[in-house]
Formats: sequence, structure tokens, C-alpha cells
Amino acid sequence: MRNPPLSRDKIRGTVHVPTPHDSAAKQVAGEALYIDDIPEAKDLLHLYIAQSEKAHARLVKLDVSKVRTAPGVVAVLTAEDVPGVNDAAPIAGDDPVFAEDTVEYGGQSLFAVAAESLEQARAAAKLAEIEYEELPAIITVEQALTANSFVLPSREIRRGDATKAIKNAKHRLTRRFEVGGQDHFYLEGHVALALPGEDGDMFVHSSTQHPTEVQHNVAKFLDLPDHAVTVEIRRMGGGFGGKETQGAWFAAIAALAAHKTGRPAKIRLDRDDDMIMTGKRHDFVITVEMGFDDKGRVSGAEFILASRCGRSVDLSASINDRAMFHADNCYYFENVTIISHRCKTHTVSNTAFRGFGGPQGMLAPERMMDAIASYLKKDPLEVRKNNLYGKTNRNVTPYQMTVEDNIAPEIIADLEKSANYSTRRDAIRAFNKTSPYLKKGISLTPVKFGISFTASHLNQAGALLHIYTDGSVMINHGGTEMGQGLYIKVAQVVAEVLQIDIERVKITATRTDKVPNTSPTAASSGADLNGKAAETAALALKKRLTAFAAYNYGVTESEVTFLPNRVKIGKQTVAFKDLIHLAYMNRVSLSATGFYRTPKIHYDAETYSGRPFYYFAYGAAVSEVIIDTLTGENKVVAVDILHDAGKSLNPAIDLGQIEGGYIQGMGWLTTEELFFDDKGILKTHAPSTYKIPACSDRPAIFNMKIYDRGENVEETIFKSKAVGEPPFMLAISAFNAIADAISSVSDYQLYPDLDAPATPERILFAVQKISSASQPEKVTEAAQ
Ligand code: MTE
Ligand code: QUE
Ligand code: MOS
Repeated sequence: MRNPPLSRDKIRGTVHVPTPHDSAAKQVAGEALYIDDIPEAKDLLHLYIAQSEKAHARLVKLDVSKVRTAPGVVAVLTAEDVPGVNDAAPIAGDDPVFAEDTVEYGGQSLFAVAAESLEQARAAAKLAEIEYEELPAIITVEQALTANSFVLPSREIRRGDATKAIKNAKHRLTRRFEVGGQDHFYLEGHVALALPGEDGDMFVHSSTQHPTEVQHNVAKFLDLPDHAVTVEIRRMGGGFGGKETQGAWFAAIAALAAHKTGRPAKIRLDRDDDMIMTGKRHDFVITVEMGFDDKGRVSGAEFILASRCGRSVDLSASINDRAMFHADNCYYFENVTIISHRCKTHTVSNTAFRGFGGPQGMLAPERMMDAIASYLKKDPLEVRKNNLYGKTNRNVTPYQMTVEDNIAPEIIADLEKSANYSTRRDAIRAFNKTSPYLKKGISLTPVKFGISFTASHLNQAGALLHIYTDGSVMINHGGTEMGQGLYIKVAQVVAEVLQIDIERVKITATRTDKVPNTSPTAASSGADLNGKAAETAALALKKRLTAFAAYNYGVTESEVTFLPNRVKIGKQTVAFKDLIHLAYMNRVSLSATGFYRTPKIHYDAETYSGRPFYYFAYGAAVSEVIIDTLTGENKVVAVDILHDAGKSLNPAIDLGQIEGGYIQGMGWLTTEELFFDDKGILKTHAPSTYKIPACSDRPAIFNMKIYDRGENVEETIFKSKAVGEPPFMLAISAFNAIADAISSVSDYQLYPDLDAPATPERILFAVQKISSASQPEKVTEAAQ
């Protein structure tokens, strides 16, 4: 065998190297294919869904006969046409795809029209004769609490005696605040394309984070075994949690149309329909009471977290659990009670959204730290530091997990310094003294976010790796790509293990027939789980190739070394692709699967105790804002972030996640306001009334850094940490900075009541309230 060139010792795109997203150039050029870009077959049917106009009503009449005879209509699908089970819920079996006797939210699907064109389907849907008998509708959390309306029983975590500790504390404060929901506003709305096959088989392209669940739901809906249904997703135009469960409804409808007609069928929601029909982040009403000493150290804390779940369970159990698990954030609360109410309302069923309840839970202690600091006339950062988890004591969470990897103190200290926190805080206070209308505010908030699905069984993943005879490699795994860079990270892992350039590694669409029984790509664990599964597969092939090389060249296995794009075997060196070809000629299998399950985690869902998380991801942010006290207008002007990604798999991707997460969190807490009228109808269902951050809202000063001492103490994939969700919560600093700016109006004597999102309207109200309050806020000093 001839000697290959030995020129290059650097391989492109291995781990820890900033490597561009595999789709970036294609996305910019418009060449990346989404489901709606797949060339349409001549006989493709287009689907439109007719929606309920009432939040809660009995369906007295649903007559679709005029729809059936409308021009272009090929089929009309109602609950009666479902051959299997009329449900596409993830867990509880309570999400009918088509309404039966009653409707439980405005926008609920009544029936679907399949026509030659979307325009025809939409026009025909209007011809249905529908009569409702309206029933009393519960819309808000407060209404649900009054009516005892819950989708699930209330839950509680309790350690020590919080009531007593609060009573005995020198100071105590109570706060109530509302936290709004959030629409996912992915660029690509929900979409599914179903292609009928032989024997009743069904192939579905679905924009989903959970292809396996779509497969199960389509199979159940059509009364088919799972093996008859294949689901594929190459990429989503954003998911953010919104495509974890509810994409199944649309996949099921497209599949039913294909099943009934034998023709391919597509359903694609436009923006308004997507916003009206599908679930969002849970909004919460939160009450917190804390007792504390002169230093602001909390001795007792009581949280009541009540969320709007909507009409069905969806993932509300896990979401509200995660809210409870993050009500501590980075702080040790010795005596603590966390109560969670899961309210049933006649609104769309709320679902996963980046952070998965964590952001809502975490806002509670972060608001309280500032309220306490204001009350004690201290720097909020000092109060925070007085409450941080310790390294060896004061380090057990309310759910009995020991915080072993606490780097919050270091991250906070580094950021405080690099962002010039105290100097800027002083300068802002000086500015506010002389500026009558414009007021500035600043805040530093930390994040500690638990990594792993709290539903422990989901912490598993599989991968499939092929090497072809030309030395090119194909990797497939159970994770889905929604823009977060999972595919490139997993390809980097394979390139690293096999020591080959990333260009040799083909990343292929996620399909249920390649890797079965997958978990949703969620809980930020996509790279942790699928990266490990891919590593396992690559190591298996490497081991096989090593054994073959040793045998073939008559050396020991320890004399076989994988060098960049080549393999050293004894004294010889052969190109990777030549070794592969040789292995094939000698009948060595060049395909392997890999499997991974997260170790160490265990947790008792009944008592809320154990180790639900493999580890924590940390970060901290300083945000500086300016508000106009005459108009309520506001702007985040400067942001400094220090975020822990462990040993980052791909610093370029991770910085993108940090920036995107912060900005999305900023939108949630400042401009994005969902408004349901008193009949429960969503009035903000388009960008005209629902404001996500624009490019111009990106802070002019935006310093982001990955914590360079970061290294996962656990054996995660190349010591990296999950990064998808945690940075979202860094935006809490923007909200608190706004509150700080408002507080300046009272010369920092009062801390404002401010609900999220801090829209100009709310800021204006808060400013007015605080300026007119002549009395200090109502607080009770404990009798000593
Ligand atoms: N980034 C982009 N660009 N698009 C997305 O839809 N989803 C977020 C986060 N980052 C999302 C994203 C959410 S909700 C999660 S759980 C993680 O990515 C999922 O991907 P990962 O586990 O591979 O990080
Ligand atoms: C974080 C998450 C998820 C979670 C738990 C977390 C998540 C998710 C589920 C889940 C739970 C039970 C199921 C299921 C999904 O749990 O995204 O299908 O049966 O989907 O801590 O992000
Ligand atoms: Mo992310 S909310 O776990 O999809």
C-alpha cells in the first residue's frame, strides 16, 4: 500500500472548535429545505382546519354537507372519520384532534377540509353550519383558583417549617406578581406532509421535536401498528418547545386525509392560525413570602406558583415540576414550602417553551432578592451573595439534591468585575438624580438550571453510524435540528472520535425507522444524549477497525493509532479511506449503533426527592436599561453575560445560543404580551399586535463570554454542558433592571409592583403608582 500524504495534522471541525452551523450558508441562500419546500406532487391535497369560535360550548350542530359539495373539496374529516383513537395527547389522552360534543377553547379544531388548493379548502370550511350552546368559561388563573378548576392535583415541596421561620424572622415581605405567557413565534409554523404507501403504511414529514411521539399518535389515530408509520424531520424553522407535543395534531390530520383519499396531503398553518390554535408558555400568578435577617439572609420562604395550563394536561405536570425545582435558583432556603397549582382554563393547552417552567419559577426568588434589598436599603447583589448555595454546607436543594458543582459564586464574581458592576451602579444613581424623566437601572442576576428530563425514562438516546467504502461517514441519531446546532455538534463528536475532517461526515434527517423509540429533543439535553450515543457508535467502529488493522498488519492493537485522516499501524501509516476499503474487502462490518442512558439520576416523583438532574448549568448577566417615565418606553442598552457551557463542544454555536436565549427571554419579559378577551378569545395573534424583539432591540453593547474555566465535573460528552435553555433566564436581569429604574422615581425608597411583561403601559402604571405612594410599602416588622 502506498504511503498517503502526511501533511495535515489539523482536522477540521472536531470538538471544542468553533465550527459553523451546517445549515447556515444554505439558510442564508434560501437553499435549506423545510417541509413546505419539498416539491409538491401533482395530486397533493391541501388541508384547512375549521376552528371553534367559542372558548367553552356544547356543539349542538355541526353540519358539513355544504362543505363536502364545495368546489375543489375532496374530503371533509370529522371526529367520526377517525379509524382509531381521536386523540393526540402526549400523556393524558385528553387532546381530541377533532372536537366531539364540546369545545374547550377558542381555536379548537372542529373538522378539516382536504381540497385541490388551500384557497378552496379555506373557502369551503366557512360553509359549515355550526351551532353552539355556550357554557361558562374559565379564562384566567384567578378564575380557575376560585372555581377549583385544575388539570392535575396541586403539589408541594416542603423542607423545615417555613411558616414558623417566617414568623420568627426579624423582617418579612410578601409579594404577588403575574408572569405572562409567550408565543413561540418560530419562523416556520406547524406543518405536516403525509404520503400514503402500500399496505396502508404512512410516511409523514412533520415539523416536530418528537418524531417518535408523532409516529405513535399517527398510528393510534389511524389504528395502525407503530411499524406502519414512519416520521421524518430534516430541520425545523425553530421549535423552542412549541413542537414537542402539538405537531402531532397536524400530522394526524394530514395522515388521515392521505389514508382516506390515497393522495398525499399537506397541512401548513399560517401565523394567525398557528398562534390561535397552539399552546404557549404557561403564564403564572405567583405569591411569595420570605422572612430574613438584617443582611437579607432568608430563613424561611413560601412560594405559591399557580399556572394556566389551558384545556388539557399536555406536559403541564413536568413543566410545573420544573417551575418548583427552580424556585430556589442559586439560593439556599433553609425552611421552604413550594406549592404548585395547575389550573384548568378554557384556553389553548399550554405547552413546553424554552426553560420549561424554570424561567417562571426562577423569577420568584429573583424578584424577592431585589425587594428584600430595597427594603433593607442594600445592594441587591450583596443580598444575593448572602443567600447563595455554599460549597460544603447550605448546599442541599429543597428537593434533597446536593449541589456538588456550584460555580455560581465564581461566575458572579468574575462578571461583577468584568462588567464594572459597582462603578456603573453608582454612575446610574448619580445620573438618575439629575435626570428628571429618563431613568436608568441596572441588575445582576445569576442562573442555575438543572439538566436532565425530570421524567427520568426520557434520558436515553440512540445513534446509527455507517462508514461507506469510500471512507465517507453517515451519522443518524434521535435528536432533531431546530436551529440550535445539534447536528453539527454530533457530527463534530464523530469527526473527533474517528479523527476525520467534518466534511467527511454526512448528517442526515431524523427518522423513526433509523433510530427507534427516541425522546423529544428537549430539556437542553439533545447534544448530551445524542452526542454520547453517537460517540458510543463511533467508538465501537473504531474498536472494530483497530482490531482489524492489528490483525491484518500483524501488529498489536496498541500499535494502531488514529491520526488526523489517517491511521498509524505499527510502522506504516494508511489513509483513513484506504483502511476502510481494506476492511470492507475483508468483510468487516462498517455499521454500528450506539446507545446512551444518563447515569446517576433517580428521583421519587411522589416525594419530590432525589437527584432529578445530572448536573447544573450556570450563568450570570448584568443588564442596564433606560426608561422614559413619561411614556413608559424602555430600552436594554448594555448587557454583559458570563455563561458556563462546560468545555464547549462548539463555542460559535454556543455563543449563538446564549445571545438568542437572552434576546428571547428579553422579549418574554418586556414586549411580548398575550391578550385573551373576557370570552377567552386570543386577540394578539399576529406580529401587528404581538411584538417579538426586532434587530434594533438588540442591545448596542452586548458582551458575551463563555466561562473559560468551565468544565463539567460529570462525564458528559467531551466535558461539555447543555446550553439550549439556560441562557434564556439571563434576561431576568433586564426585567429587574427596569424595576430598579422605576424604583429610582421614589428615590429608591420603594420597590415597584411590576408584572411581566414590563410593557410601556405597565412601566407607566408602576411609575405613577410609586410616585403617588406617600407611605412606605406595607411591611410588617416581627414583634421581637
Ligand atoms: N435554538 C434555536 N435556534 N431554535 C430552537 O428552536 N430551541 C431551544 C434551544 N435552542 C431552539 C434553540 C430549546 S426549547 C431547547 S430544549 C434546546 O434548544 C434543544 O436543543 P438541544 O437540547 O440540542 O440544545
Ligand atoms: C424538561 C423537559 C421535559 C420534561 C421534563 C423536563 C420535556 C418533556 C417531558 C416529558 C415528560 C413525560 C412524557 C413526555 C415528555 O418532560 O420536554 O412525553 O411522557 O417532553 O424536566 O424539557
Ligand atoms: Mo425545550 S422547552 O425543552 O423544547
